[in-house]
Amino acid sequence: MVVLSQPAFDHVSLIEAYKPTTLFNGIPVVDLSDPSAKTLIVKACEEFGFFKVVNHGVPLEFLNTLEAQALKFFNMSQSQKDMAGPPDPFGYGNKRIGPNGDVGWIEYLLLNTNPEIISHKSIFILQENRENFRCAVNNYIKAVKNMTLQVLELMADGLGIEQRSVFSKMLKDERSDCCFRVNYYPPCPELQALNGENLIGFGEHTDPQIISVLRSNDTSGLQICLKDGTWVSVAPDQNSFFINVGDSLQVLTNGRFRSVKHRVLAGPKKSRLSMIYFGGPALSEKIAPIPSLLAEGQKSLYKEFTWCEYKMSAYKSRLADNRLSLFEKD
Ligand code: GA4
Repeated sequence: MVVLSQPAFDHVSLIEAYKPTTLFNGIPVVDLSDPSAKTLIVKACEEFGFFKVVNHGVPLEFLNTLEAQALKFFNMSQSQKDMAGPPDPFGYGNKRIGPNGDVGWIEYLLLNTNPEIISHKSIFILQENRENFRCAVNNYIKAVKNMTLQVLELMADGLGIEQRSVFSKMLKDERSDCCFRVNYYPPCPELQALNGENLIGFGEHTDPQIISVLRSNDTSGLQICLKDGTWVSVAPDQNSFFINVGDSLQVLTNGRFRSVKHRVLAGPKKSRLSMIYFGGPALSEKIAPIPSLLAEGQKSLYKEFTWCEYKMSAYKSRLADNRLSLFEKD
């Protein structure tokens, strides 16, 4: 732990030191138009719980427009942005993540997506910008959700599940519990004096939902944890999406797919902006292994729970906790 006295760091606890990590070039890349996509997706979910999607069909214009609109928001004055917070969990957040004391070098907007983005706590606060921002978010989410449904159907197909819609129907459900996050990691120039030390933007965690779909600008910072516990850096690619397996998908596949641990480091020079769509099921949905994925006599590794129970338990946890361990059978 490095302790800094610069006034820029008003939460000393968010400074942590890590050895610099090299860029990892083994991230699986899945071309959605490739007939072998379903096989590659299954392999990637088993090995990494993480992959990159290219040829995704989402118009790049949606990505760039939303990025520009989000930057307009984060460039507003602090007092204006604060009018859209504090998060409950939705709304504008600054440094504090979740309700249990986690902090990071980050500002964010967390939005509920069902059925469409609803103006929440004056998030779309800039009057003249309000409609543009809302429209950019809605266009983006609609297109990304469609792509996500396609990926989930390829997953089910690749796993040999007869009902291709077994996962996608959970997100298609009008009561599905999906949310959307825009994370802004401001540059931290003081870092330059720190000779290779790093600053945590978003601490290590797994996502509780079924699937998360991330798009970032051209700034690095994202790291994932490999099976052997090594942390590796993911090269940014602003025209592609990165898919994370969430805890719920790990359970639905009885541990065959890995919910990937990931984190974000802040940088000294460039700001990082990422947008993440989190696909969660309806609150009443039972999260249990798909029966056809269990070999004869094989039992679920997890106690039965609903998404509502898991979500409530997640909100009592700290970011880095192993949330699924509470639901593992002894
Ligand atoms: C991690 C994934 C999503 O960003 C999120 C986060 C949520 C929040 O920021 O409100 C949580 C975190 C996330 C898991 C544990 C709890 C809840 C913060 C936190 C400490 C929106 C989500 O669904 O779970």
